[in-house]
Amino acid sequence: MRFFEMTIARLLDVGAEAAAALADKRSVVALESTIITHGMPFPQNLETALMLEETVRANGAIPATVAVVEGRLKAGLDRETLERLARLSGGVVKASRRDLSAVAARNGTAGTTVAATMFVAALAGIEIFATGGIGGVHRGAAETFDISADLIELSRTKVAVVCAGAKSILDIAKTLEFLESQGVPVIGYRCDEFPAFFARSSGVKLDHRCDGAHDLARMIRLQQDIGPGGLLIANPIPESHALDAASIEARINEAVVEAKAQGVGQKEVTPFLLRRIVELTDGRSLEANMALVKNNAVVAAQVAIELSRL
Ligand code: PSU
Ligand code: MN
Repeated sequence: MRFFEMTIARLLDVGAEAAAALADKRSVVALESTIITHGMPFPQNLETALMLEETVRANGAIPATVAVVEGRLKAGLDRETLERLARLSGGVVKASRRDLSAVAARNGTAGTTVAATMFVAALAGIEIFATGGIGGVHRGAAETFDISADLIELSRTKVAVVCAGAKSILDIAKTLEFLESQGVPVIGYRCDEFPAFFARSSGVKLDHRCDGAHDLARMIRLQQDIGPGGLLIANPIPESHALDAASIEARINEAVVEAKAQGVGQKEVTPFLLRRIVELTDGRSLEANMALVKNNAVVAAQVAIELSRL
């Protein structure tokens, strides 16, 4: 470990189960917590958090949900803490990478975004992480410069992230351009186009595709060797749960217009849009969201098992 990692590792608590699994090279899958605190309403957020952990276990790996709890970086939460985060919901901080030191210094509690979760997972020695959607380049980024720190983190931290693409609250084409500029490999899992979260395709072609967990594990290992960053695995929503692309697009457009009219900025943008989309679809989008993130947890666990066999 480098000096900076040793220093920051003093802030880290790896849960007992995840620590034991890592010590004997068994498979661990990291899960994020901003989806709990800012991505879904209570009680579906708690239901989802528990279901994801269960899904990872059912597929033979150990889950480690990441968060900041009373100033400590945590990889692996007990049920009581998961429940506390779910109930606090928007009442806690949304921590991306840049927020970690400030939150920790004040003994604060926070949900971690994809960027912050990757950072903590890497520190804990976890190679793979399942989420729903990543942050990306927002529409109108040419004026607002709103580009999620998730994309930069992918370029510098060696963790593979399994997602269902990105919601069209973002500019998907620009998001992929940015990932290309940053040297981040994007692999379609059994698909040729980057998925659009609620819909299975976005019209944006990917250069690389993979059809099995073993193959993906090999790519991840090679990317770890080549570095410096991680790898994005794009796993489309199951057919059975995909929403009608045109009607969800119309709701997303409404939400984006409202956000702009109300002057929502910085890290509030994504949670605002996610909340409004659930409201505008009468919760249908929430069901789809739960199904796709479960599907990502299955793939992440399968790949984690293959990683431990390489
Ligand atoms: N997109 C979703 N659901 C989410 C998020 C994004 O469809 O829950 C969350 C993730 O935690 C992601 C974060 O890392 O929002 C991105 O926030 P920002 O755009 O402020 O970087
Ligand atoms: Mn942003």
